[in-house]
Amino acid sequence: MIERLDGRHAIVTGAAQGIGRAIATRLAADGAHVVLADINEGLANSAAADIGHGAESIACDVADPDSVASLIERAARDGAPDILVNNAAIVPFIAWDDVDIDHWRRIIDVNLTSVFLTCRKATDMMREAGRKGRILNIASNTFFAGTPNMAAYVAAKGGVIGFTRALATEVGKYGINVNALSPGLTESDGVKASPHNEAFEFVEMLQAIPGKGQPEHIANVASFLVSDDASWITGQTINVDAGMVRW
Ligand code: NAD
Ligand code: 4PL
Repeated sequence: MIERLDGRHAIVTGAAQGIGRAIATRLAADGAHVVLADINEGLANSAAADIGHGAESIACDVADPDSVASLIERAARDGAPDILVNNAAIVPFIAWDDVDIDHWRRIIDVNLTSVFLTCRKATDMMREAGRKGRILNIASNTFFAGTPNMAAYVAAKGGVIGFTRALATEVGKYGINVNALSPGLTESDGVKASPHNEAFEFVEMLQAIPGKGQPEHIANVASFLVSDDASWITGQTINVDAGMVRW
């Protein structure tokens, strides 16, 4: 059977656990060769082994330009990337009173500057190789909602959405599309281990469809947005949050 991503080379950042792992799992099942990039090397290794389908892991700190350059080069050894999913991020829960310049800089580095770094390198390679590249940036519906206890995070995700629009404009002429997916509260490994885990009841009251967001809800839409079926969509942000925000 021919799968929709057969033969594609995909990189998913932050894929050792949570939403990134679910996306890597889905893209591999769709036929892609997937590189799982994560700062947590041990967990990324075991995730790649569990996923199978030739998935491999590469240790990478997405906030570090040298680490990102070597990730994209190593991932491209057996073919320029066709698909890049920027998913890695820190998901903090921090009172506004505790937000200082060190926290702000770290969140902007890991959650926003990282997206510039991977895209800078990957779009150059896709263009050189003449690939119809697909870039998917994982944002968050906190940008639309202004969710509390995450001020720097919300700002970084707004930056991701803005950059998605701008980069789509820059690289559309090379056949590369760039979109963002904004999940609502999702029961990932990171969320389960944080105070965000207490917010499900409140968030469900705001959703049009009741239920607890799961990483697979996000991966289903990610699979579509990186596929040929989405070739006429670019510069867009798709909320995947059971209708919590409706614009
Ligand atoms: P998670 O904490 O479960 O997983 C994040 C992964 O990113 C981890 O494997 C971690 O090791 C990796 N990572 C962190 N810093 C890194 C770095 N510097 N370099 C490389 N890898 C790094 O998170 P999650 O909940 O699965 O979130 C995944 C994405 O979805 C993030 O972009 C997050 O902002 C977004 N998101 C999550 C939710 C949610 O409720 N879970 C909602 C909206 C958006
Ligand atoms: C609605 O991106 O989208 C909590 C934690 N609540 O990280 C998020 C909502 C969180 C979110 C998010």
